[in-house]
Amino acid sequence: MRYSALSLLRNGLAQHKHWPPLWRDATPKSSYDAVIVGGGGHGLSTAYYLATEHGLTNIAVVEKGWLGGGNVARNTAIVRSNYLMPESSSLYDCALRLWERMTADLNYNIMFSQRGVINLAHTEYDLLKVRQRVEANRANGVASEYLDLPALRQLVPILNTSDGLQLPVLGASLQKTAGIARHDAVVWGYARALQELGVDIIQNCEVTGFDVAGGRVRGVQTVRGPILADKVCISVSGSSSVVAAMAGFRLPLTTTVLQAMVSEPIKPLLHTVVMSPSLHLYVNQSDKGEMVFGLAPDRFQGYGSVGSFHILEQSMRTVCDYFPMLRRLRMMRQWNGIVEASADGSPILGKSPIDGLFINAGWGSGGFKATPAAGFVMAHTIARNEPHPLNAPFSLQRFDTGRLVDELGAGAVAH
Ligand code: FAD
Ligand code: PYC
Repeated sequence: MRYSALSLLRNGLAQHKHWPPLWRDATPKSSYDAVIVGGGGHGLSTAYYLATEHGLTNIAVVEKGWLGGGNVARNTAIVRSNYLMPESSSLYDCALRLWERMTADLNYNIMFSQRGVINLAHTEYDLLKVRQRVEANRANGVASEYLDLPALRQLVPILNTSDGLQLPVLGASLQKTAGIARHDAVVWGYARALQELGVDIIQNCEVTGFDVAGGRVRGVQTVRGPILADKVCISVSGSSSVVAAMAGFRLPLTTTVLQAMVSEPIKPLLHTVVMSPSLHLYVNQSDKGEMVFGLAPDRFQGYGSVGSFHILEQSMRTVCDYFPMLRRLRMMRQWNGIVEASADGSPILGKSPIDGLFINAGWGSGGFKATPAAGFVMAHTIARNEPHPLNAPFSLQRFDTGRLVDELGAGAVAH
């Protein structure tokens, strides 16, 4: 059913009893042309572009748990493209353009709000790096600007910029076209589109191994039996090292826990997104009015389901110092996700050492913003067995050749 004002009216008159489910939970078939392992945002968008751009619909997305149970709905929903290197700028800016039309493309409101993203500078060195990034963004065609203190104060009046803070606030960069999107809506929108395209979405179907013969992938083993496929894509953010090990290769990733929390809803008082990698904090206000806080990663590797308490405590202290009017705010929920960072701070997007097996991994704390572009380029790579120009620089081989894409300064938090 196409969503429209008319369908809303019609269903409203029927007391909203006849909306069809967004997607049906499929039972695995014995074989597909392609299997996507992982039903997060990246897995779903890869399937979406395989179907819409390459006409491949005999495909399955197999998900260990439930759709939206992974990082896609655990993140703080920040979307921006103000990266340093031209390779990254092109990839993330392609994503930004796809975000801008996603609601129309999917006929599903993903609530993309281009409210701007600010990156704070706290030292002279930070200022230098912020200015360098602004210039690099402009050189790469990404509109970005430098904010001095008066301009920053006007844009974020609730930010404490007074003297006497542990790290003073000296200036910032602003990408006006950046913002946030409603992350669950992204999952539901893709799933609904995939349902219409005839793609199978299979939940509660953990992949436990790969069938490989003569250096080629032949299919996957799952808790619900084997599935044959000549093309398989691993898209399991946070579990990539574990799943790659099942296929017999290693990834240059370190894996750790990243936490976030939201407060009770309050009146609108923060109209943009504020990030500070030095303070290990990023803040925005959701459309419901909740303050959304992203915190620092744990300082050790692990796959834990609970983040370290001292990180929470430190972050809340930082909130009280830098946003003093939020001091009496009550927190409603806190959670974490497992993130995996590569040695150069850039993702791995392309072929694996096994023919027919593709890998999308290593997004650190920043893969949500790439969701549509990652799917777009991976679909191209899978369908044509060669990378799209946008993901060619992000191959796994770059760790052998040394052609790294150094984005270690571009993350929301230091990894
Ligand atoms: P996921 O949703 O995690 O999808 C992977 C799926 O694979 C999961 O559903 C998992 O269950 C499944 N899976 C794992 N193993 C198997 C298996 N063996 N078989 C089958 N399925 C399997 N990024 C941003 O750009 N902006 C942000 O503001 C931001 N904030 C973040 C805040 C936090 C607290 C966290 C944790 C992350 C944040 N990120 C952010 C990063 C972003 O969430 C991830 O990089 C991105 O969501 C990863 O892609 P995905 O959506 O496909 O991952
Ligand atoms: O990469 O923009 C980002 C981000 C913000 C919060 C977590 N990651």
